[in-house]
Amino acid sequence: MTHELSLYTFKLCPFAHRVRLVLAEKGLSADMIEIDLKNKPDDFTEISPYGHVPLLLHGETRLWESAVIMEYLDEAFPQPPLMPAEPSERAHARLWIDFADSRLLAATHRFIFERDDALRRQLIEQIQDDVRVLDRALQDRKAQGPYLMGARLTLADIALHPWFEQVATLQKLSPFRMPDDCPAISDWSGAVAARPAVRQCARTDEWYEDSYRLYLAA
Ligand SMILES: N[C@@H](CCC(=O)N[C@@H](CS)C(=O)NCC(=O)O)C(=O)O
Repeated sequence: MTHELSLYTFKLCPFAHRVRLVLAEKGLSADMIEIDLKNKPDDFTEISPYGHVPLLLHGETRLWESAVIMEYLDEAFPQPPLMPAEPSERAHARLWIDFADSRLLAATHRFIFERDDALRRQLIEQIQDDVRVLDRALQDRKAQGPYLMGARLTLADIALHPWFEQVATLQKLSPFRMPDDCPAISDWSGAVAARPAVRQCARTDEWYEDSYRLYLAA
């Protein structure tokens, strides 16, 4: 069956996971096209300008960059809204999406592929500091609700959640450890993980561990 939406994805990609979460929260279905990133098919490289997943096709519209895709889906399919209504809150949600991209996920990506021990230790500290930044914000906003922007789930939570879904595996397969002085993270992460749409897209720690071992060995 052909759907209106097609998503090029890779099962371990946290950026593609975000888009799957947005689709699930909005009750949208899409054709999922799994891409082998170590052996990309020509029909994918022809339409993906950077050779990256996620890539979304919606009719004549072709989009890449997960933050852009998430906002597009939120605007094209407005119910339920996944951005705050008020401009300064919207701007803050975007700051958290940028924090996820330019700090947490970027440092983790560098850490996974870095071989120099001193640099790896530095990156671990950087990632731990980023987790503390998020924890402080969650503590400050706790009275307003369980999510990062308050009572309602937003794209800010969705942008960050895939990292937290994979963190047990990161700890199992590397020397990275979550800082133990972050009391608000587990409540927030638990609230996001408990949502039906998030559970629908979730993978177990065992699944991530097996998949990463296979991927890194290939
Ligand atoms: N900034 C991009 C990052 C996407 C990205 O890095 N995707 C990775 C997989 S997680 C990828 O496709 N890498 C291409 C490759 O490994 O050749 C986004 O937010 O969509």
